[in-house]
Amino acid sequence: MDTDGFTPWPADLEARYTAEGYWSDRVLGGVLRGDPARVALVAGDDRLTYADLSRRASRTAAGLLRLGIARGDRVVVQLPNTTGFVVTFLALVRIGAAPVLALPAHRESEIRYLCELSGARAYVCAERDGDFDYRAMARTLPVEHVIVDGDAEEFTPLASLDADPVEIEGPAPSDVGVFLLSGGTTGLPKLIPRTHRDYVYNLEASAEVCGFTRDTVYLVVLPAAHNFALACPGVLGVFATGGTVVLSPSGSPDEAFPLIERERATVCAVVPPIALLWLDAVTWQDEDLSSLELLQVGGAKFAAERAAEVPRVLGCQVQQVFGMAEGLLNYTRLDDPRDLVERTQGRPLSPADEIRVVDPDGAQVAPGEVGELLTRGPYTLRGYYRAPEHNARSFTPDGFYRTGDLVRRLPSGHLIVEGREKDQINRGGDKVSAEELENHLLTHPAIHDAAVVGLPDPMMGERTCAFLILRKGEKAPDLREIKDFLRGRGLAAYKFPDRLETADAFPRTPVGKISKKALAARLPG
Ligand code: OOB
Repeated sequence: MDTDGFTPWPADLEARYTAEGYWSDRVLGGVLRGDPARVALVAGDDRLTYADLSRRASRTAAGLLRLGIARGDRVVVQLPNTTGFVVTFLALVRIGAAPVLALPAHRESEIRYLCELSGARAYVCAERDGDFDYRAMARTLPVEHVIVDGDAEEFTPLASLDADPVEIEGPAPSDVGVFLLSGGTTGLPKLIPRTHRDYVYNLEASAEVCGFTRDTVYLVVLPAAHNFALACPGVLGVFATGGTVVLSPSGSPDEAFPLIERERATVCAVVPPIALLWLDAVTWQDEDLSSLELLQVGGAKFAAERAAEVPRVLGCQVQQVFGMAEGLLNYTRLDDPRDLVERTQGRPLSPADEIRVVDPDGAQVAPGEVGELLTRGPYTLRGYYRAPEHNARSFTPDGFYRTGDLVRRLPSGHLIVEGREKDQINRGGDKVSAEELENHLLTHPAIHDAAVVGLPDPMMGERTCAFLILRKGEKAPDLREIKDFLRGRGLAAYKFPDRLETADAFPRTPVGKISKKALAARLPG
């Protein structure tokens, strides 16, 4: 069955997940469960208690309803780590209108597509990101309403969506609560529908595994719109356990460290490049980080040697997190032996997560051997939104999601990420679909063919190299020119190549596909 592009779980699993208590009637709009008088959110000059934040969300929800946004609608949200993001998210999920969570770095190429694919009624954005004016982009988008957090020009100011709270019917727990973005392996980004009940389970179970309590002070340095910082356990996991969320504009030590010191932050989630930066920065910055108890590191592989340094250098516990917007989350546990914490990427969050590690023919490999990770469970999607062809490839007939990650499973159930089968570059946690970038490059007049590969990088893990075959008689464009070209096409900057190489021909595999392994091997590094 496929309801408006959303593939539900089959009835037997739905019954099981409900009977065994993984799924409840709780919905995302009810996630603010802290003591009304305690501080829920610190952002810039704002310091909001649970009562304040709940009131703001209710008033904004009423304002959105008055504008005509209703249960079942989709709204593309592109906001940085601000009070506006948190309030907008909470207001939308209360109504049962699903936020489509774009990242602040996305540009017209991504945003236009997300609006079209989701059939969004509205787009919510900030004024600008540095030199980039979101409002100028918004003028061309196919949405009825543009809502701006800040100076809205001709659009609707977010602050004007403020009305006396009204009775809201609200969504069903089985409704789609939020759309997350897939890292992408194809020419176009994919949308991941997450239901209220699966995402509530995701964030509550994560909060439990990570030991969150009302005393947790969680510093957000990754984009709050990313699954890791939003619900693993993230902002929402903190709200569900009554702690305090502190928003930082970035993970840069000169912004994050003073916030840790001032707010006495206890937990933070970072990608490996930020962790490496912090390990260095403590030597020249003198803020007091002694409140920090746990550093979650995920999004890309974190080397064992570096994981071992975290307790010594930053004075806190380290936790490896191997997750995906599609669902499955693996965490090293707080009481795991040091060796597992340092050398593995954790084990599945839920007893109901089903894991298979398979060879290219789909047969399970021997225990401890490397294979592709397939998974199914109470918070892993059963299909991308409105993508039937892609779904036919991305899932097994019995509903396992093909992650494209190569892993090894230890007897304890812990997974070690050994590589990747999917055509994607993991640039320090930012995911770049090779095909998406190649398609953009192919529109350049001098380029005949393009192949994008990841090259090892000590800081980022990988960086992006585009191999180009030029049209006859064309001069090779330089990196600067290619970046300007891609910027002109409205592609997010993190997807730009870091390096260009020209080739006369691409090496092929026996079946005739471009061998990216052989291409990458052409370069010394
Ligand atoms: C997180 O989510 P996405 O959707 O941006 O990316 C998922 C992909 C995984 O399939 C894997 O290829 C890679 O990112 N990945 C890791 C990793 N964590 C993610 N590869 C190696 N080691 C790790 N620890 O990245 C994400 C979502 C929720 C929590 C944490 C990360």
